[in-house]
Amino acid sequence: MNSQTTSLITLRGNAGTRWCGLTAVGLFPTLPYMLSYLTSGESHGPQITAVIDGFPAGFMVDIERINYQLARRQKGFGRGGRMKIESDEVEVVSGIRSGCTMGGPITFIIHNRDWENWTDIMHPTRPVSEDLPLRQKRQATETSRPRPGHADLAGAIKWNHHDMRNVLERASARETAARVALGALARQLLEHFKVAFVSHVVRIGPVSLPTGYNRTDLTEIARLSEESEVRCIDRETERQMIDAIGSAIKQRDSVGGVVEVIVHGLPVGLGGFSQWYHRLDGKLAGAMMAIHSVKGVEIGLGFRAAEMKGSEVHDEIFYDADGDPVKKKFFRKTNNAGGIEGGITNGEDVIIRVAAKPISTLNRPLTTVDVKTKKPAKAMVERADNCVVPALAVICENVAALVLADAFLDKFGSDNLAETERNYQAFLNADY
Ligand code: EPS
Repeated sequence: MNSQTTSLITLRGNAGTRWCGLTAVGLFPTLPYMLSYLTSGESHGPQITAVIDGFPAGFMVDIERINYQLARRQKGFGRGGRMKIESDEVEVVSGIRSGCTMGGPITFIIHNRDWENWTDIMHPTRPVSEDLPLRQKRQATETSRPRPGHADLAGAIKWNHHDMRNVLERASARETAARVALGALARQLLEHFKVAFVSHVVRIGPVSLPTGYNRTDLTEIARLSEESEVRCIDRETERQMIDAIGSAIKQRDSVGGVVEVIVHGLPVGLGGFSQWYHRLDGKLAGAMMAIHSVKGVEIGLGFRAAEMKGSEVHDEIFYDADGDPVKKKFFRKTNNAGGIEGGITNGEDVIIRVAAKPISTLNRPLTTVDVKTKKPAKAMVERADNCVVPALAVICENVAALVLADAFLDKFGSDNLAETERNYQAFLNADY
């Protein structure tokens, strides 16, 4: 019995508390979550499946807006051949009736179009045939040379596989399509309460967006990043980023980068500080780090705050009697905290930066060890992307929505939308 199972059993005895997030999120086995979600499916299997529980009843879902987020995730210069095959859309198979949530678990299926090319290799019950064409035979058999940086080796040892397809299929970033679908649903709920999400790319490899850009006009950031094939808001930097990806492609290499997510309109008071697991910055960072290739997360100034004096870092507080009720009329002229103080939203924009390493499938493979022969070898080469940073921006936006919707429902109630709306309105009306 692992520690997660132990805590499940212990905590289930804790009547009256919802501990449903633990199996779904997995990172923090003892966290109370309002929304819990789980994904399943292999990259080249028939489908990716996403289930979310705890979503309020009575919410009209716009499926086209979920599909729109899925389409955004598929874009970006540096993506590989797979994105030409796929055209991701959700099929709803539970929890929604006549467009409206019923309160039970909501299940989305995203079909893998590439499945038809992989049926002989990935079939759930049929053994892989001996007489496959050469290319497929390679896909089926040359999977004992783990890619440095990938889950291949550690996952294979953990699950006791020597055929690493059994690891890489589930470790694949294809799974992020499922999280984006769920996040797009969570985001719709927050958008209903006038919360807005924006993201853009601030670094690709050595090229970074010059600091000092204006974060006040979020519509403009959204427009500029949406128009850019690397989601960069500055055209000169965009050109350099495209060059950086282009030269990685030429060199059969990969590049990473940094994305920034800005969330506007969240009410003051989401999250908490009385226990470590209520802290919203911790939950956001955990969710971001759980996205493929992510190696670092900053909220607000992040690591830069460590170099500065307190008087330079902390955002002074002002009051405007006619101010925004979402902020309870308090405001800051700066936002170095990135909208979170003491693990709680303070009403300013939440600003998250997420750094991704270059992806680990290289067309010019690195040295590894063949796990069958234990001899030195070159890592296996799979079809892959050269840069996923523009897609990461979209993934982070939608994964952030999952965490923030969870915190929102924790504060304002999650059973049905009418009740959530009443509670939210009462919060806005209440004097402080
Ligand atoms: C991935 C490898 C590539 C990517 C994939 C993630 O897939 P394939 O092996 O089919 O070319 O395209 O990402 C997606 C399929 C996606 O939807 O983002 C990997 O090994 O992680």
